Amino acid sequence: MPTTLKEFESVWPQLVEALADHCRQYKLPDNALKWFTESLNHNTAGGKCNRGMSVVDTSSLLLNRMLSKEEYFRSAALGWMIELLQAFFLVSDDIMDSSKTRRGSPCWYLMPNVGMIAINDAFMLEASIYVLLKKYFREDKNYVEIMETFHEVTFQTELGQNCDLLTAPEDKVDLTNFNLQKHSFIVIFKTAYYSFYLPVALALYFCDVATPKNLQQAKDILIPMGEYFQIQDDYLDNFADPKTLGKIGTDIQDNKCSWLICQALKVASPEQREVLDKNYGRKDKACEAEVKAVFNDLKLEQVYQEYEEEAVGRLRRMIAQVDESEGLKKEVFEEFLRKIYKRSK
Ligand code: GPP
Ligand code: MG
Ligand code: MG
Ligand code: MG
Repeated sequence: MPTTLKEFESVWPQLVEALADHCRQYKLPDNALKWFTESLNHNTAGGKCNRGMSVVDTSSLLLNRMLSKEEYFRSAALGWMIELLQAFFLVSDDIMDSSKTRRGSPCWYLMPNVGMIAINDAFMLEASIYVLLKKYFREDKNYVEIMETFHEVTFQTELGQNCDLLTAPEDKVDLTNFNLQKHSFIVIFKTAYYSFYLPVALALYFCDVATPKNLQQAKDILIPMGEYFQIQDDYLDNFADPKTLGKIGTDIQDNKCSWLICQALKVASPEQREVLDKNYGRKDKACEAEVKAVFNDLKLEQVYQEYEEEAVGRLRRMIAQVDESEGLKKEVFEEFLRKIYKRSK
């Protein structure tokens, strides 16, 4: 049985307490401690926790049994470390993307009295990962591997974010810069490694079955799966109801090399192309509406649905080929795919 959000969330207060205790040893002033715990709670808890819960579920599948209380706590703690990494990324990303809402609330940097303190809060969210990792995994034989995996995946995500931002200059709209090949690189690096590969890699280390072959097989499936997930994110940015999604799309106004604009450029007529050239990447609601109208005329919703079926078929065929001889399980990947197929948020 997969873990529940409620069970996973029940571990979180203990981790906040551990981080608070760590600060108390420095005699951190009360107001700063209060600020830190508020940032921790606002930015880390309250999401879907798919990434974090996958560490628990994958561990249970790999061990082929229910986890003991202690195993549940430790795998959930690793899961929460991914949620902290994600919190660090999202607080930063929302500043860079000038986003307005996240998980149905104002973005952290837009909350009363926060502003650019959010930048330091983001750093502290990241640093919290290593405080917790040391506290709970210092004695684990895979401590160094787990830490190196966090470091490498963080760097990969930052490379992806860098490419995402460089492809989307605020002052210079040039749609000839966008294509699906660039898009693929950006989304694999900014999303797939930390969202898909990282949870499974951590579970493999946690269960001590992280052989080179298992890690490679996991990467070969989870990177394309993460690419599909970010294509969903790009699709939902334009087509989802912000109330369901919990965030208001910004890709058109932000001049992003999103999957939708890449698809539109492949099939637009010269007239439609002119509308896109004139209106994409402008910080203006009316321009955004012009672009949305072209996306609708090009039936991108349908193009997306065809892509989704093709991508999921391809992933299922790859999963069927997984070699389980070193302890990896097909179900690990089936479970990931089940959670994201046709998602609406
Ligand atoms: C998602 O991009 C990618 C990230 C949140 C990674 C950010 C990485 C950093 C190093 C800060 P997105 O902007 O499409 O996400 P969303 O739609 O949730 O804003
Ligand atoms: Mg972004
Ligand atoms: Mg963003
Ligand atoms: Mg997005």
